[in-house]
Amino acid sequence: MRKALHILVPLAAAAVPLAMATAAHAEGTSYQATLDPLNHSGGSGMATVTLTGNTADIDVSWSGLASTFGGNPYPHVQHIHIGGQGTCPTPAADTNGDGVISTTEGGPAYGGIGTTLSVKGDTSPAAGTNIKIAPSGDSTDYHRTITLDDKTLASLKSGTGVVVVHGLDPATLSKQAQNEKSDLVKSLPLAATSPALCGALTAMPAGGVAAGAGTTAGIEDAGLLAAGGGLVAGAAGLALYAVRRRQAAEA
Ligand SMILES: [Cu+2]
Repeated sequence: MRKALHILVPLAAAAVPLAMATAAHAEGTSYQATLDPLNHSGGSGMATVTLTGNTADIDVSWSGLASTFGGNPYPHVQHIHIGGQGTCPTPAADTNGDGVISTTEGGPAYGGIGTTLSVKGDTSPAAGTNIKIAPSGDSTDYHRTITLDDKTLASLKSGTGVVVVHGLDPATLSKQAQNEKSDLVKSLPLAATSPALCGALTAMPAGGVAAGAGTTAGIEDAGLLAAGGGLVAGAAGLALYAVRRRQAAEA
């Protein structure tokens, strides 16, 4: 019995720095999204958000989207959407049956605009439809460091941050949809603001938590901090279990 206590105490002490290291590492947490086409846009891409405190290094690359609009490079507004279900809409989201999932129809899945991924200036939701500061053309390789607000941070950490890139080639829409106005900006056609790419941001496993290999499936739902804590507790629990088994075998 005395022998068992000697082994338990150092194990408990070892768990403390492990937990602290995990919390510190979470400050550099990366979230990643594969951007898949919506509304048959034909495009694809990737997005990475690396958080240090409330500072986010954001990389977004995509290609295959509409290239021109009225003879100019096609502006594709892009955002981190927050506060929804943390998912991308399915075709069932097209509630008015015009063949296009509008930005509003996709709302229940990906939520509202939390941060505008503009190329310069305002990154708040207010800049959400400002096509003058949106990336443009059929592809982009976007990098910007942005200070995220509390709402976007909270959504990322709870697994409900979703990157959405907007702007469809009107020619790919049904006749009915080609004649509709945007649900967001009445002066624009529906195609201009409808979602073209979407990807849910999921936390990447932290580099130092190799013990958790194979058990990362729950991270996107639990949030990295909680999952990291769980992994540490799990590892300590396994070690204790092993010690007990060994002692039982020796006895
Ligand atoms: Cu958006």
